[in-house]
Parts: sequence; C-alpha cells; structure tokens
Amino acid sequence: MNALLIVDVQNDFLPGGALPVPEGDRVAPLINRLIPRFEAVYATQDWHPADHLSFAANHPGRRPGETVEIGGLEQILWPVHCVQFTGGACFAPGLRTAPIRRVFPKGADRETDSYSGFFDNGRRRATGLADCLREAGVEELTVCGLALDYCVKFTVLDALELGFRVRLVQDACRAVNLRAGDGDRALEAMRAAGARIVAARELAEPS
Ligand code: VGL
Ligand code: ZN
Repeated sequence: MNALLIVDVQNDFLPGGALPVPEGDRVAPLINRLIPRFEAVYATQDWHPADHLSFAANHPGRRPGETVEIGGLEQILWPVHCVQFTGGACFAPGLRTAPIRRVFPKGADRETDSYSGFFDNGRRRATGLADCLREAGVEELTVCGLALDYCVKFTVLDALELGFRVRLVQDACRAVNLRAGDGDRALEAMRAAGARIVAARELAEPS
C-alpha cells in the first residue's frame, strides 16, 4: 500500500506564525488534491511543551538560530512554536484533516527535539509511526509538508533507512532556508539516500 504522510502543516509554520516558513501557506491546497489518491493518510504534528529546550526563550541570553548542546546533541534554538494545545500547533486551516487516519505528535519531551516523524533526534524513542505503517501494510510512503530542510528531510531519511520506498512531493513542501540553499541541499540528500523526487501534478487526479 502507498500512504501519504503530511509533515507538520501547522499554523506556526505559515507566514505570520511563530516560525514562519516562506510560502508555507502554499502547500495545503496541493496536499488537499493529493489526499484522494491515497488509501491511507497520516500526519505528524510538532507538539512541544512551553518549557521545551529547543526554544531560545528557555535559554537566557540566547537567540533563535544559535546552537547549544543538550544531552550530547547539537540543538538549533528556535522561536517558541507549536506549543501543545495552542492555536499555533493546530493544523493549517486550509488543510483537509478529516481523511487523516492518525496523527503522530513529536517533540513532547522537554529535553529532546524531534525533527523526524519516526524518532526523536537522539533516536531514543520511536513515535510509533513505523509500527503503524507496517501494520497497515504500507510499503511506499509519499511525503509532503513543512519544513523541507528539517522535519520533512529527517522523516524521509528515517523512512528510507527503515526500508520504506519514499516519494517526496517537492512542490508540496517548503523550506525554512535558515541558510540560503538549505532546501536544495535537503532535496539532494533525500535523493542521494534513495527518495524519488516528484511533482504534485504527477500524482494528483487529472482535472
Ligand atoms: C520544525 C524546526 C523546529 C519542522 C519543527 O517542522 O520542520 N523545524 N521544529
Ligand atoms: Zn519544533
């Protein structure tokens, strides 16, 4: 089975949100048109407690974009975003969420960030997504969402390592591009690891 995985299409990642991804609002309409092509649709949701250590605000004197070390892992500091049960953590209003079978929250542990939808950044805990996909008989995963150079990239790389075939829908993703070119480098890393990079029109129902 081929499933669609929608990564972190949440208010805080849209223009005007706390951690805005340029053109992040463009992906929902494309994703809505992809959804009917899939037997199963899953989503991840960045889901942090207010005291999460990925927030610069929780490190006095530090600013977003700086890095710190937490528990032996390098951590980029972000603006406060996707705090549990706040509007910023909600799915983008334009996204059709009814067809989503199951949502996998990530980043709930204060000490550990989680870019991948499968594991936290220290690979200490699984979210349950891999088991869920295997139980459902999913062999190929089609991935879209935000942000291309963080959560989408790490989700795709883990999916490949776990043995799923992966297609990445390039135009249904947008990058943060903290450094210019991050999005392009992320695409190249995913391609090199075995992902097929496709465009939404190759998958969406012909109209
Ligand atoms: C993300 C940075 C911090 C993402 C989440 O969804 O790509 N990026 N938290
Ligand atoms: Zn986050």
